[in-house]
Amino acid sequence: MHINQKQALPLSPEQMDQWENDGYLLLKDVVPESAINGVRDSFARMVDGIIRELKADGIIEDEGADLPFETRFAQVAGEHANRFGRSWRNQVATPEIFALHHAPHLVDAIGQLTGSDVVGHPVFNARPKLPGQQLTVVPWHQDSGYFGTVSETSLIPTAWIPLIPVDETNGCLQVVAGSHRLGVVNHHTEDREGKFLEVIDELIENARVVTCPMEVGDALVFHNLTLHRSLPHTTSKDIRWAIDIRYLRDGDHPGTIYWQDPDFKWVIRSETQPITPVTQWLEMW
Ligand SMILES: O=C(O)CCC(=O)C(=O)O
Repeated sequence: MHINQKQALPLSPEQMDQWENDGYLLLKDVVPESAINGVRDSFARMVDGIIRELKADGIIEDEGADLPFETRFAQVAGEHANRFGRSWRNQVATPEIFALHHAPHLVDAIGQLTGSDVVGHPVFNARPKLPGQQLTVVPWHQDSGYFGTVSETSLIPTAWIPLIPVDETNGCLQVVAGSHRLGVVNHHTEDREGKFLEVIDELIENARVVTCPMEVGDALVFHNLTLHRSLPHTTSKDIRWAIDIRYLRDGDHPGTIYWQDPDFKWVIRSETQPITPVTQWLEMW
């Protein structure tokens, strides 16, 4: 169900049913502008560092300092962008990313979906998808494909948050409604450039594929077993900037990709456990 106005909370019974039945929810306008701007600033600083590195290495001359965030990385780094990888995490583990995980309406929704205290998960990805770039086209997969079968009975909801409006022409997401009921399916490494994990095409044939255009401020929340992919970016000069962040139902197995100190718990909302301060979170990276 796509709701066309600001998300009212708590989630409605229809939304809870949709989550149960389809394994995803598109939440409208749950991320405040201040949180989006913080994430943009954080990514812009990363781009600035990359561009300074390219300049220092003599690879580019013009740093494009006046170019907007939406295009600068693509216009200046161009064909050299790929060397900085398909997604960024540790390099952008900043107070702004911490703050995004705390966005109050998003946290409300996650708390309602998990039915537990709200606990953060360390897997997040900054995803610059450049126009025409193959490296960042993510094929059909479940996040549990990466987390392993130990996560099969866990709930590790992802919130996928675009920094520009997205649709099927510039790399929005698609999900397979109901696929969270499949359990963890087999994944293999794709033979395209990104070398992402993917599932066999047969799983998608005759499946209920839903394309998810979104505005800035929206969050697409999906289950760790929900099959999803991102489409190629085929139009416009603007980079499809997005970030995917994750939460963990308190007490569940977090999967095989977790904090180096497995005793660390990132408590975001609780009435009984101490809330993790940003200083402690920053020390974990
Ligand atoms: O942002 C993308 O292009 C892909 C996102 C994704 O696959 C994920 O969040 O798990």
